[in-house]
Amino acid sequence: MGKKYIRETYANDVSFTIEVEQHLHSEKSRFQQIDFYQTETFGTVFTLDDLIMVTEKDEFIYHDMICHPAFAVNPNIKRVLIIGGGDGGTAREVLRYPIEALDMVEIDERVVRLCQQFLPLTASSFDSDNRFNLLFANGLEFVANAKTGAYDLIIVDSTDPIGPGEGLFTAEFYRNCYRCLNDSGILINQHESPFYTRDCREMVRAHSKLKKTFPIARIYQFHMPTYPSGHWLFGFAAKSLDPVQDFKPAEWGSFNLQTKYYNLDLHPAAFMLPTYLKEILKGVK
Ligand code: AG3
Repeated sequence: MGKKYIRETYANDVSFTIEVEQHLHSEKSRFQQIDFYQTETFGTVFTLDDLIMVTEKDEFIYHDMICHPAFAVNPNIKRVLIIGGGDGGTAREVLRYPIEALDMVEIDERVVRLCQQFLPLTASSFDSDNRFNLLFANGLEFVANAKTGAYDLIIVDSTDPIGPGEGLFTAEFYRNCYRCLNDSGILINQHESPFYTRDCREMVRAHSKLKKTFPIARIYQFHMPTYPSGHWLFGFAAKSLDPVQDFKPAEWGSFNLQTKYYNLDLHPAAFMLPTYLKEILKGVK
């Protein structure tokens, strides 16, 4: 307790700092260091192992983008699996659709319990909804044992590939996700960033494995002020649906959802990547 700044290191000589008004909570769970802070500009900030996961000010960007593009490509998504996502923000967005079932597998129950206490903005999704089945388990093991073709959509809302999130960036995990998806299945994953060396290395590794596993493996971008460089990516991998060619704007429009970041103009644009990133991806085998 008593920390004055949240400081996330992006490179040996680069870091991002937010002044802390109040250090609300600090605890080491079986899996990781968990902290909540009150800040002036970003509101409540939630970190795992000193990396920023969620802030009240910009979480809408991440949670819009991890969820809505998939539903605009397959508006008939009914069975969804979220791996990770313990803050509840991804589940909150998914539950806005007329889906039948949402399974969420989070490794660290403490993250969920503490977000319920300190971050109701995202954790309100844990309030009762009979479609929602929340499990505390290892995501890697869960998909290894899940039924073939069980899901229309799998969303991997993970940390960076260090610590408990590491297994969620392995070829074995992606292969099991492929197997658990049906023929129109989509996998969305937290895909790091191309800008700083460390994030870029992980981004390339993830993309390479996804490309080997799925016939369609695309990347899309969004602007995330509190993540390294502010330029962040999700992966869109699928068995048959292309995120741009199979985009269904009219059908998504008829859901009549109010969103704060995602919109139908932005959808195809998010898949159009800057030159330096295209160059990096070209070299990925
Ligand atoms: N998931 C973590 C995204 C990666 C953040 N990385 C970092 N700050 N270095 C966020 C979970 C939101 N539901």
